[in-house]
Amino acid sequence: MALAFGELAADLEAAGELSVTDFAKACSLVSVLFGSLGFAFKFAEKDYTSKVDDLVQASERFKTLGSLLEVDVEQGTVRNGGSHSRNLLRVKRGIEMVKILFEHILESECSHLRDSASKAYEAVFSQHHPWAIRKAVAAGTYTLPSKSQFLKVLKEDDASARIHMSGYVGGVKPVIHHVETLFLSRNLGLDW
Ligand code: 1PZ
Repeated sequence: MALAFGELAADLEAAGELSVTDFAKACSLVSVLFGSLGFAFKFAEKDYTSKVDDLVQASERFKTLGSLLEVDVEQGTVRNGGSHSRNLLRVKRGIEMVKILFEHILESECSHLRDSASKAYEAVFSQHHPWAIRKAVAAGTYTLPSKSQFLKVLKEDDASARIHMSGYVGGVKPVIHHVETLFLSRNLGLDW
C-alpha cells in the first residue's frame, strides 16, 4: 500500500493527473486490512470492494479520473447511485479513513484499535451514514483485534509497521487532495 500510493503520488506530481487503472489498483490493496479485522467488517469490505471493482471496470473506458468525472457531469449522473463518480467519492473516503487511522495509530500509545478506528470513522464517514450503520460500526469496533494481533496478521512488527504507515500517509495525502480538487473545481461538492 505504501509503495503503490507513493508511486501514485509521484505520477501525479509528474503528470498532474491520475490514471483510473493505477488509482483503482492502489485502492484495491486496502482490502488486505479487512482480512485482519474479523467478520463484523465483511459488510464494509463488500461495499468498498464493489466500488473499487466498478472503478476497475471504468478504467477500460476512461484514462484519467478527470475524464471519468467529466462524462457523469455531461450526463447529469454524478450523484446517481452506482455512478463511477459517486463510487470514486466513496472510495476516496475509504483511503482517507485509513490515512486518519494510521495517523492516529502512529501518534497514540494505545494498545487497541478501537479508539483509532472510531476517530477515523467519526472524521470521515459518520456524517454520511444513517443511524443504523453508525450503530453497527460502533458495535463492530468492540470486535476489533488489539494492535499487536493486527500487526501479527499483517506480518509486521512495530517498527516495520510504522515505516509502512508513514509511507502510506505521505503518498495518499496528495492523491486525496487531487480527487477532492477534481470534484470541487467542477462545483460538484464533497458533502453528499
Ligand atoms: C481498524 C479499522 C476499522 C475499520 C472499520 C471500518 C468501518 C467502515 C464502516 C463502513 C460501513 C459501510 C457500510 C456501507 C455504507 C454505504 O451505505 C455507503 C454509501 O454507498 P452508496 O449509497 O454510494 O452505494 N458506502 C460508503 O460510505 C463507503 C464505505 C466504504 C468503507 C471503507 C472503509 C475502509 C476502511 C478500511 C479500514 C481497514
